[in-house]
Amino acid sequence: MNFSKKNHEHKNKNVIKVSKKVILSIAVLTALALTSCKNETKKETETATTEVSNEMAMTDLSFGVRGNCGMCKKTIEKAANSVEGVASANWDVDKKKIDVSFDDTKTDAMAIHNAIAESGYDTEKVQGDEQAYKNLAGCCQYDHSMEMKRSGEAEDHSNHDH
Ligand SMILES: [Cu+2]
Repeated sequence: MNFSKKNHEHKNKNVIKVSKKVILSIAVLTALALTSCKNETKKETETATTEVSNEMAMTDLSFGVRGNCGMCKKTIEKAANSVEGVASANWDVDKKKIDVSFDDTKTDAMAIHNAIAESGYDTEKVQGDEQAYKNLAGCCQYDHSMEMKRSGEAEDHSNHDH
């Protein structure tokens, strides 16, 4: 008795499996039908996307810059922002690193390095201007051998989700 009951249950499971497959195929076919309908309007969408990305043709860059404090942050960011084409600049006091966003049809990375160096601060590519450094407030006269975050180094993503 027990054996035949088990057998019956097994058959039922097979039936369920088959109907799941059928439902899945219908779902796939429906999805395909929807996709082919969407293709007709695709061209229009692509044109719109290109226009938007041309407007937002910003290059994001981050590189090491030495400095000590909030006052350094102001000077460094002001120097970076003074370069025409720079949209935003954010220096991280802990990582000794700046994130800049700029229009690469108006300026390039070296112009930003040079502007920061002129204000007295070392970047990972250009040494800070010595005279400007001497004119910095005493607390801002950072150690020239200070570690700084260099571009290309792996970012630490362990403390936040992506
Ligand atoms: Cu400072």
